Amino acid sequence: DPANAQAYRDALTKVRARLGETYPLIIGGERIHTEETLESLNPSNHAEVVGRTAKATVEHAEKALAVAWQAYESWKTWDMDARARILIRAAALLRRRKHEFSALMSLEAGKNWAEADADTAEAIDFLEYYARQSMKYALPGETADFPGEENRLHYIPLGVGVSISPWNFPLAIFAGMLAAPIVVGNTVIAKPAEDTGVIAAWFAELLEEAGLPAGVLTFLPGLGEEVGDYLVRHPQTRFVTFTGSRQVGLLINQHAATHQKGQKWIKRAVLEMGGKDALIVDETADLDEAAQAAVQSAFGFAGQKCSAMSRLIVVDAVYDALVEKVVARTETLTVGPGEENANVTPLVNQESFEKVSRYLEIGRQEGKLRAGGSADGSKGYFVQPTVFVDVDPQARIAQEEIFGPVVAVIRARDFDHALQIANGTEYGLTGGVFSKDRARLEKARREFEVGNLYLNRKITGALVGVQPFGGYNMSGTDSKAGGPDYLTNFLQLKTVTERF
Ligand code: TXE
Repeated sequence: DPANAQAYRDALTKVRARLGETYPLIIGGERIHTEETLESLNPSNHAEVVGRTAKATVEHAEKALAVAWQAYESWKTWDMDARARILIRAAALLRRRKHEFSALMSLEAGKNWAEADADTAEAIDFLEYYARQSMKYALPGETADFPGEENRLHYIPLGVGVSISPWNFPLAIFAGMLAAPIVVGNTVIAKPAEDTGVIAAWFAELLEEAGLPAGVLTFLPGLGEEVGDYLVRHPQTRFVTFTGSRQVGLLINQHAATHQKGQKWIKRAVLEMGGKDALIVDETADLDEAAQAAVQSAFGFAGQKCSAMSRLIVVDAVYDALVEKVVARTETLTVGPGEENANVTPLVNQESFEKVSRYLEIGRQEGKLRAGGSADGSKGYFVQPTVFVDVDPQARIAQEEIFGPVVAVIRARDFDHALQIANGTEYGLTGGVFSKDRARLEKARREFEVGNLYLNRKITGALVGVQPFGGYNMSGTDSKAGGPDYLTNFLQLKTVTERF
């Protein structure tokens, strides 16, 4: 709406005045600058330096672990509601500065207004939801008592953990993955993604402002394969929470599982690793609604979401009709900078741009190009929203996560065949069905192997507290962020039986 748009423009101006600043590491409240830095470039023009963060070394990681364990000794003794109040305060502060954070995200990650706004809103939701959920674990739980004997359940934090986050939800995922362990009494070393360290730094500062004691959160930007991996392997690390690529997720799983000298626990690894999400459309569906949902789910934030639809599976009877509608809608989308509120915004960096460009070439060999297909990296990392049709379910563009605005349309004989194709990947994150056939919808409910299923609506990501988010199979450990049991990932349960 216009009032929001004006607020957003004002925020952009305000944020632009702060561009180019360098943000230090924060270890035990101490600000540490480093000689080398990591640079965030605006992906819409790859010229504008949004800001820089310090770049942590393994020595910093070592120091961070010692400080975080020290802070834990006190933090674990806090009342749950006192910890929760800090998250609630942080949510209030973030709500007040919502437009500013969203504007920064548009500049640093390239999101358009709606996408940035949704990301910031999700961060606020995570803070408030985890604060509320933590109350479930504030007091000992009760189980059955026997004559002369009492049983109690105590929920105990784990200790120090590491949070390794991606650039695609640079605020929501960063905030959610650290707030959850922290609120239940753990201390966390947060390593943000290399491309989006500035917004993470802003959020770390905001938590301090909300009253988070020094050392409870360590802000440790650095290289994943360097400090990230060092922390994952370290014997003093108690848990790892990660969202990112499948390749790195599997590596983390392996490295976290390797016992190190002096390590006295099995590290918990909470992993979210992407998807190859399918939308099925059958002959009973409302094709206009289905086409609209497909285009929104595929091209929002240029398809750079693990929840993005990337396989459109259509039954033969309506295949041509639906393809026409999808192509027509795709061709109306604008491509441009996030800050100018284009529909399809740039890819986050050179590496992603090159990766997606390679898939455009592969797609030309594997399918028939019906829309888009070109990429222009001269001014920003822009890729046209692209639709390939007549793609084989086993083709690379139908099996591999592209993480760009590219859809593979696959023809199915009938609904059962479509469902079989949909389940024919290693992933299992989100999925969708457009159909008016009750029996088929029920079958999808039972047999579609995904963590988040959407029937007759667009596929989206998480809605905190409503659609706990997390996938099956190679998509991750199904930890269900924003769900009622998520906090138990960061708690251990002790049962105490006392005889009187
Ligand atoms: O992810 P990485 P990238 C997918 C998507 C995308 C691809 C590459 O397909 O194109 O991954 O993106 C840290 N030990 N997703 O390169 O490398 C790294 O510093 C410990 C899907 O950005 O997985 C960053 O903080 N940590 C996804 C984080 O891992 C390591 C979101 C993610 O980076 C590490 C993002 C190591 N050895 C990408 N190597 C989703 N699930 O939504 C890297 N890191």
